[in-house]
Amino acid sequence: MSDPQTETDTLPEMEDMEADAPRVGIIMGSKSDLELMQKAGDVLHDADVLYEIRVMSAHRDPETVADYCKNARMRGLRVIIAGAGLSAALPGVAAAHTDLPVIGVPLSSSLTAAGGLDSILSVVQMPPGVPVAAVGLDNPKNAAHLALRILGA
Ligand code: RP5
Repeated sequence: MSDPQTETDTLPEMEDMEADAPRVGIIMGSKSDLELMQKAGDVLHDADVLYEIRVMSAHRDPETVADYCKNARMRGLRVIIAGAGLSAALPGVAAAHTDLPVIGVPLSSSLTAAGGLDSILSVVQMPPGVPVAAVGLDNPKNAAHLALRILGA
């Protein structure tokens, strides 16, 4: 068990350092996802929760995704929302590189199979021990509402 005195000494300092840091990171696999995924940002903005939004593909920029997720907690992020379509690996890859809660948003796209079932299954069917919470197809607003509940905001 951690020493309460040590926590009392260090935590306020860290909280000051992180005061202006985004709490939620919104990431997505393509610029083509941005217009829809911005709706998650709009919900967070309305709730006065700081967020950042970035495009990074698990398949096209795997090292960027790994670096972003490995550094997320240290940078002050507390939840990651990850949207992707087709073979939607991004939420799962994010969860593989961070212990923060990851909320996956399956997205449909022009090339989607079975009306988006491809991305739904890719997001949901994670192996035990590497959890991804999933919201409905093309529903980033619910990802933001879930993030607010996780944050207690
Ligand atoms: C996924 O493939 C993206 O998340 C996007 O939903 C889909 C299509 O990407 P683009 O070909 O439009 O870049 O990786």
